[in-house]
Amino acid sequence: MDLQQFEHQYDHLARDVAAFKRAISNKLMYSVGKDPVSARPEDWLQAVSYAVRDHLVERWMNTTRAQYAQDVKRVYYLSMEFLIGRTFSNALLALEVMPTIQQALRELDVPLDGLFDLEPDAALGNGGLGRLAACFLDSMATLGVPGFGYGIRYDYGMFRQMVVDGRQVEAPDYWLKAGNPWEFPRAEVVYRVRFGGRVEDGGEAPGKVRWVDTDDVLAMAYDTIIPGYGTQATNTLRLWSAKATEEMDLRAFNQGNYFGAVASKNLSENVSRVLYPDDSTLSGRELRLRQEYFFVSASVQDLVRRYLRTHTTFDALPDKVSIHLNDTHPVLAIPELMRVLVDEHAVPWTQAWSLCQRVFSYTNHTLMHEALETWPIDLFGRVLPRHLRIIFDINADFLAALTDRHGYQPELMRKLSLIDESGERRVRMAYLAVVASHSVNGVSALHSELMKASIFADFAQLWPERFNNKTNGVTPRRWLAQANPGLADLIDHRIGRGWRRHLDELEGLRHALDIPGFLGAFRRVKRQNKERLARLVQKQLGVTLSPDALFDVQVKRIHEYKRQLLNVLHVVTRYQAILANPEADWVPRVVVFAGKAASAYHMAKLVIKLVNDVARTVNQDPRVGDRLKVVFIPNYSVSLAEVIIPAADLSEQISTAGTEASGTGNMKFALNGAMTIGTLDGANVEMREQVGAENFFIFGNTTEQVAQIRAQGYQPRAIYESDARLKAALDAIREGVFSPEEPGRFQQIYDVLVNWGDHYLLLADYASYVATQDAVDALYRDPEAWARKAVLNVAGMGAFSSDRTIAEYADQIWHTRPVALPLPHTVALAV
Ligand code: B1N
Repeated sequence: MDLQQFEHQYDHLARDVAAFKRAISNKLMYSVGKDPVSARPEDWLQAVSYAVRDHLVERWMNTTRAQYAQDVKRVYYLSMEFLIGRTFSNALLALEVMPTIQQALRELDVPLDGLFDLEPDAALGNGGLGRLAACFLDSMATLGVPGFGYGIRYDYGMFRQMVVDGRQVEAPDYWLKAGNPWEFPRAEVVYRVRFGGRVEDGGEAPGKVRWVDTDDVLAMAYDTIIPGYGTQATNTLRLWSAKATEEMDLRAFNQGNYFGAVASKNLSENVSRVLYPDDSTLSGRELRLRQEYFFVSASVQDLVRRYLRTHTTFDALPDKVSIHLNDTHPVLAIPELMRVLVDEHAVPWTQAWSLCQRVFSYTNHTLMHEALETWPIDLFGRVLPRHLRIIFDINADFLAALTDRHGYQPELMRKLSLIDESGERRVRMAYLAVVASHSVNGVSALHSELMKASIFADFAQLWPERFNNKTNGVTPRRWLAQANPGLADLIDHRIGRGWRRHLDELEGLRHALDIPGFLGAFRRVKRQNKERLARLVQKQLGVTLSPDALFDVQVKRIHEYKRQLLNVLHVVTRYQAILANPEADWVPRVVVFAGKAASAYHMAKLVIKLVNDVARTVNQDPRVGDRLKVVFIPNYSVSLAEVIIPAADLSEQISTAGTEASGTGNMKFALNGAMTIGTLDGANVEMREQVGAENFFIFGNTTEQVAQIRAQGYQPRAIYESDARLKAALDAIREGVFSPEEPGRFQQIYDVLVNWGDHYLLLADYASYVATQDAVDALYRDPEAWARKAVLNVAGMGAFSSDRTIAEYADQIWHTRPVALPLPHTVALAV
């Protein structure tokens, strides 16, 4: 850069800093209502958030105008969960004003340290499924795909996990208590959502049914701007909050029952109160069904109203609207759109159905039986009598068409029916999604194949063209640029900044391997990230971690199929080996766990207790020293992940083959330069292809072998009895070595593995896992060789950007074109 250019940029920066200082001070006084002399850090954060938000608003309005002017096709992404995390840093990154804002705050004497950490996470999701939705919003905006996220504005997000005496204790997450500077309440965007009542056949108007005597709730919109990166384009996340209807208040009021009125108001507003904390399991509670209908009804009404602003018939609906169903949770959007078209707009049934099939598409995220949604007919009929009728009618049409095509086959009809009649009659939500959608996709190559071979086998025979794969991805903006500024900088210096939008460019890092000093710089960045995590652990847990140790990390929901227990078995084996031979040449290890257990999931909670008991025992044992440390970091969240993942050397992705649909944490780790130890499950399979098998630690039985082992009659006890190391580890757990105050505490864990069938085949994979962990140590002893492979992991992760995933959805499923917009000003405008 020549001097003149430099001075020009410098002028610009100085001007922007001055403009932001003015804007922040104004917001503090006039929007937050605080005097700078008494403002707390929270007040400053709010003020600066408003100042930054103003710049997003300009882009938002430009985008919305351009979308209308270009009459674009819009994608509506319906999801029960959006696991957004924090917004502030993300907005600064999108606007590329991080240095400007930091300078402005410094000049205003606002202490920067920890300021950004004051923002609560928007934790409106459980895990992978919700975080995927958030990454997709980011990518849709970045690619200019005109997308709307629709979901629920839960008052209480994912619970806060505390660990008391080594056990999980849940606390409510009232994330809105200090207000949310990022949302725009839309008191005028309100829809009536009806529940209950009964269905009347319209006598005088044949074919017309009326849904009457309903209990109604209002859904009010709250909008959040989703900025794209390196573009003016933004999108909208519209979340619905329940408000009691006015009539209801009045009715009770007029009866002189003031407190009764207020109480029933609270009751009807419960529908958006709290996120169900289940991941890959489902609670079949009535409130959950109500939540699902609440948000899809409001969303369908909203998108139909938007469509009708520029159209007089529904003929063009499939050209202008795609509705994507993020798993089955929003499947009620199908009968709801049918209801709106047929009952409210008098569209003939057959035409309405054909519109639906062209509008809807569906992603399946799990094959686990306990997560597949089905609703008992009587519950369903009580809450949504009109929709139950519509589903019966869809089913009748479908089964009739089946008979037309294949003749009368009662067995096939029974298998494919939208109603499961094998016991208590239930609605099969996944089947409804398949029947109504033109596209059904899985989330990794392996999962998509298994999906066609298992839960949807009969449908895949019937309609093979409907099924496809869209391998998951993650946004490199949050998961590399924001979470790992050290590595981002290093990459920028080697290959430029383009990877933020074109992650394939990471391939260029292969050439950097031979540049003197590069590997050293890479290792320094990793070390700094490990020091950052060690500081957090020191502060939160009082445990001292050495950044020289290999950081071995498993962070994700606690679930039996994810096999945190297998990890624990290795830890115990290693502990016992260290005690047996302390003078051996041990590679020091830190094993990090974090993750929440569903509040009613007994086994998962017991695993948390075991991890904590093992951690206490190992960490306090003077014979072990730095050779092994174990920590369970409480309250895993998006913002915690942003600190933990960049610090990992080794990423644990060890689910039983065939059980993890994709995983996305696996991608985040590799992108941040961790090596993976994993099974051939989910997206691990494709990651290994991309980074090369020689740079990936694969172990354990494959999906086919798992099926074989089960078919042959799996005998975990035989493995237990024949493997001395395994037996010693399990015996120690069972005998109370880690719980001397209550020796029988973990008997059940032993029983599940040894006596009750070891459903997830931990024992079958144990020997291979432990041997592979030894290979990990061997490589780590050669820091240069390790770093090379770690860099090759980063270089190979280009395919796992959610931009690639979204481009495929847009091309092959939604058929949307990006909105055309002028390029953004790279630096902020004067306010
Ligand atoms: O969806 C992620 C995948 O990467 C994970 O492998 C998969 O486990 C996850 C019911 C779920 N599948 N199903 C759920 C979440 C909440 C709930 O109430 C099921 N989550 C996944 C993204 O594709």
